[in-house]
Amino acid sequence: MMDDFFSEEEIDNARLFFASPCYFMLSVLKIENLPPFNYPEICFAGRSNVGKSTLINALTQRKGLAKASNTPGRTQCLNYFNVGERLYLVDMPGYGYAQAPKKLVRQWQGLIRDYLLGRPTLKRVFVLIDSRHGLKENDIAMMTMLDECAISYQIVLTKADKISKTAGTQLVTDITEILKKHGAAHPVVHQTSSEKMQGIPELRAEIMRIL
Ligand SMILES: Nc1nc2c(ncn2[C@@H]2O[C@H](COP(=O)(O)OP(=O)(O)OP(=O)(O)O)[C@@H](O)[C@H]2O)c(=O)[nH]1
Ligand SMILES: [Mg+2]
Repeated sequence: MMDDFFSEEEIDNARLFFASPCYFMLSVLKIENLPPFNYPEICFAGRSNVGKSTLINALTQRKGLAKASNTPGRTQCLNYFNVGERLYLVDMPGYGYAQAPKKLVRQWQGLIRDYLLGRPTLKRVFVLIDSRHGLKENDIAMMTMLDECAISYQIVLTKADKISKTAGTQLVTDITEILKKHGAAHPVVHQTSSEKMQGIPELRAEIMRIL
């Protein structure tokens, strides 16, 4: 079976699971406030404004669950969402936000590193990449840190509605090539549009496989 093929049954099961009750659980600013390791968790990382919070809303079909906004740097803590008392989705603060005060950036970096190193229940990090911009230096830095921490991660392209199908296919090919040099990267790249709900059923099914 191809790695990026999802059966109708898988897609349907995933849809049903994500229709179970979801709620915002807590915001974590200090590592000691992380919840107990009671469920597997999936984390969403990426540059500020890439669409992390919007993707969480699309996956769970709850519009206002994660706060999305046009103001970059909106998500400043690790925000925990509980899905069906079985899974945590973790919304991370975005990186690469130029206007962020240096002190705050250091605080986030420390929090993120402590988080990544201290969560045995963290099953995968989805590294979100804006389809219009491709991989940037700070995305590569994030991926390298994940390689070093030996944390499984996977690239998810966002805002696919903003580029042509041809450009999207080319981007997937280019990124797939780059991933060969990254030891902890899952080889399959997902293309999504939270706006058009494109690729969302498949990403849900991918999450179900990880659990
Ligand atoms: N066209 C389009 N716009 C999107 C999509 N996903 C997110 N956006 C828009 O991108 C902007 C940023 O989205 P957020 O979800 O707040 O981004 P974020 O990554 O959580 O940002 P920070 O919390 O600042 O790190 C919002 O205006 C969203 O409406 C998409 O699939 N298509
Ligand atoms: Mg956000």
